[in-house]
Amino acid sequence: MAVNLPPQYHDAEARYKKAQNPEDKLAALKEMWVILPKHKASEKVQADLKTKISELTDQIEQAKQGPKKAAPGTYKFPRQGAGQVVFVGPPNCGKSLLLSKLTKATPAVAPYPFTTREPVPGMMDHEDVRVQLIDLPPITADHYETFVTDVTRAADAAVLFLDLADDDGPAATAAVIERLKLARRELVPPGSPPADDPAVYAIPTILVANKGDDEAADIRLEIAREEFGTRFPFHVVSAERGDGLAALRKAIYDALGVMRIYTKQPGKPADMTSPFTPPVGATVAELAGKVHRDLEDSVKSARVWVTGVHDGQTVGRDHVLHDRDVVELHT
Ligand SMILES: Nc1nc2c(ncn2[C@@H]2O[C@H](COP(=O)(O)OP(=O)(O)O)[C@@H](O)[C@H]2O)c(=O)[nH]1
Ligand SMILES: [Mg+2]
Repeated sequence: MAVNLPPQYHDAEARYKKAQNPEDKLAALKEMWVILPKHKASEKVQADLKTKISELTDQIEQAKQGPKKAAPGTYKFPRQGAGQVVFVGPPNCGKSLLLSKLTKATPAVAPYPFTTREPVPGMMDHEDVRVQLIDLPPITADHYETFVTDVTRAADAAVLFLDLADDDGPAATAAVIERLKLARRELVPPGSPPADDPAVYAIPTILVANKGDDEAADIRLEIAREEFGTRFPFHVVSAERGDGLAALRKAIYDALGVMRIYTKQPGKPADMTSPFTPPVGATVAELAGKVHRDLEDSVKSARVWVTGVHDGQTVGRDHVLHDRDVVELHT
């Protein structure tokens, strides 16, 4: 979609391109952000600008903190499936064991902290879609791998862990939230608006209280619910016994805020095996952009089949789609 940008925006952009150091570049980007009209048509420009501002802010911050352990871009996970979900939590709360139960990945599981030092990805099946899960190293007030800041920038959602076998579980989880906030990553319930500050990422988050099988889990659960129950969707599981994992798969998928859309060619049956997964509220044109880059501008209309509602009704490019619609795109 074409966006009309005011002349001051282009002036700021010229300053950005000429800037010789990260601080000047960032200042110019922030000016562009303020000037940029924030509406639906400029969503892509907004997202690009936000990423640039965030990357540069994080780079400048990290440079101040001295040499890095991992070079930028060491851990980049191209998004696969319906979305990318990161596991964040204190040491020893069962992140790696849970990943191995939900996917075919085999991260090391051990009864001592700091076993996972590198991110480990795995694909989780949920009905006819797959979600990419990434196990991250533990986070405490004193221990934070800087690459977590980079990996979480690309994440669509997070699972925040709480350890029901540990009396300090709630405090350890609160420390994770605070440490991520220092890195400009704000854990928020799914469906929250994006952060106002372009350097900050608000990550849709669900909370997993793990080790529900522990003999003293019930009493700790009460305290945990009190502290976090109203802040995040709250799921009690036992990675070890498998309790609560079916509901958790669905909750993780739901946190992505996407819908399943099946496409079809004229005169042929729909492909019901591999849906596209645009964000909830996406239009025909936005779906077309997911099917093929060039289609977003060229699609003129679509026929939509909605089970039990209508059968092949013709709609325009701005028509809002719904979960499980079948769509035939016309240019
Ligand atoms: N009782 C119990 N122990 C668990 C559960 N999940 C993980 N553990 C144990 O907790 C320890 C740490 O697990 P791990 O997955 O390595 O934690 P991580 O450091 O968060 O990745 C291991 O000894 C696991 O066997 C659970 O649901 N119940
Ligand atoms: Mg681990």
